[in-house]
Amino acid sequence: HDARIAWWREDKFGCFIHWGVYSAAGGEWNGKKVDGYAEHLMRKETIPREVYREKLLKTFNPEQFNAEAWVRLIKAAGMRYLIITSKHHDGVAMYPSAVSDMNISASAFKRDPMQELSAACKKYGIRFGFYYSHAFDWEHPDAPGNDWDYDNPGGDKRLHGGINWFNVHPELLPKAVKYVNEKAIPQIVELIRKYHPDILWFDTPSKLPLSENIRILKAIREVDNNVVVNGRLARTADISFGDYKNTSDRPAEFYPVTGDWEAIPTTNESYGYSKYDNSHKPAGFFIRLLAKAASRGGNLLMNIGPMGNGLVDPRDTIILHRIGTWMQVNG
Ligand code: JFZ
Repeated sequence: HDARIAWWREDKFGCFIHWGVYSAAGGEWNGKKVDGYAEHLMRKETIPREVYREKLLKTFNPEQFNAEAWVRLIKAAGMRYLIITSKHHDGVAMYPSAVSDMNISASAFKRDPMQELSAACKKYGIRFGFYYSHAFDWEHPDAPGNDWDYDNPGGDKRLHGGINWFNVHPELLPKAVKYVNEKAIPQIVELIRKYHPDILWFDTPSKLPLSENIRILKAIREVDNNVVVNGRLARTADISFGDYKNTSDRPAEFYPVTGDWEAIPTTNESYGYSKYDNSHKPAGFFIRLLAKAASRGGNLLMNIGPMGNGLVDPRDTIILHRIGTWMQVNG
């Protein structure tokens, strides 16, 4: 464990990137503003899987995407590792996947941005890894979450959609196990084999029973014993089974935690790009947060939400530039 996580302890400052086909909608659907997390568009608007595929996946075309430009920008801000959404809760893989056809090959963009980013990170000496939504998957007919297309557990609306649905409705558990076997584990293994990430970042573990989360961790360790895994893959109130803990997302200000930990503030109030959200905090906020985290033995994984055209949001670019200016003098 100590050897595996040594680089992460040293690096201190990373860039979290939420980027998916939802980024093209940018927090707007049918001409209406959608509040909150823009990456939750599918759930908030209960968009049927096929509509999401036609309107967002098929038309996705971030022609101005330039992996090296992204990596130069974050490196100049003093960030030393990058974690990007390989698959968020919408279930769409942002890389060509042999496991599920809900992947970027079905879009108008005939490139592999994850491959390009991984190569750019290697070139500039930045550690690279993936966010992967292992529990929620709104496009898969058996996964926790989507209760508008399917009778799935773990969503927000149905009676059985609450926390610990698997205890209240154990008869639904085999569905979730089927999803983990046919999509989550195969895609995580695919990501490890294809891209050799330094780190894997998981989320919302309470949507699956602990036994499933631990089964996923075992599958990861069988393929790669060196990849760093965050604590949101599998945890109880007291124990984190990954390599380190994450504080809660909101407020961005964190509470003190013991051991290895990471805070994950986003520049505004959404992780994915939201054109109407202008709540961006000043660069000084993140500089102070970084100093405070470092002084308490934690890392800062600061999130940005690039746009659907492939460019970094100019409001995020300004913050990154200003952090970089401070870093040049004090970093
Ligand atoms: C989750 C996601 O639903 C969200 O879209 C984003 O990816 C974020 C990083 O993670 O949202 C959460 C998860 C946990 C908390 C809050 C939001 N929490 O523990 O307070």
